Amino acid sequence: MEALVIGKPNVGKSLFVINFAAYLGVKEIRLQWTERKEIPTKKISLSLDEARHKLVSQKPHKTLTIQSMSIEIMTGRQKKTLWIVDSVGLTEGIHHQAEIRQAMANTLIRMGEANVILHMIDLSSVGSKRIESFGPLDDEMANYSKRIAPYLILGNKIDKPGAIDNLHAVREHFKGIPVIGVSALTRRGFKEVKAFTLRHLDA
Ligand SMILES: Nc1nc2c(ncn2[C@@H]2O[C@H](COP(=O)(O)OP(=O)(O)OP(=O)(O)O)[C@@H](O)[C@H]2O)c(=O)[nH]1
Ligand SMILES: [Mg+2]
Repeated sequence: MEALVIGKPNVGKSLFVINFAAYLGVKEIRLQWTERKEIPTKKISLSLDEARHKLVSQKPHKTLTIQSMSIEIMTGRQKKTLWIVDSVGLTEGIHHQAEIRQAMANTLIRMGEANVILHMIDLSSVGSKRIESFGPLDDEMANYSKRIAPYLILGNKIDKPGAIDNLHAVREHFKGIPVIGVSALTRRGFKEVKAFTLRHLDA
């Protein structure tokens, strides 16, 4: 079972994945990098602090490969493995670095294989000209994702000034799609994301 987190660069995907794993009870991040599903290229274990330090950055395009974190979840008496998959920030236009173009292509392929898609938007950038501000590419992500998997939009950085107004604007824009206001930093909204994800664990 795989929950894939997608979105533009710098919206908070990596911080969300780490803190959501922690919220689900993980004490140590077991991380593997993959180009294609089920073919890990490298595996490591990191403490939560190490993961935040190594995987999160103020600069866009910090994450350059798909990185998956495994979480053991009890559903009834059964133990299941949930993979939370952090992906590469998608951008409009063709990126000048081949590595990033390849990583974006891998992310698009993974969208077709995910059991749940969590599409993250940075609420603090809505309406600005910043790279992570939501735009046509977010519409494309929504149009494709909603047809292929249980799909949720996460309006992230709800802790920042003005974000609540922008959450209303995002909800208005994506009518008919569930949008949850979250903070990868303060963990606001994680309860709803957990409920949505676990509901589809058997899918
Ligand atoms: N205030 C606030 N800052 C956040 C939140 N989520 C992420 N950030 C900050 O936003 C920046 C980007 O976070 P990342 O998790 O690296 O973003 P990303 O989407 O993985 O970025 P790429 O890997 O470059 O695509 C970092 O400086 C984070 O500390 C949030 O909910 N609230
Ligand atoms: Mg990242």
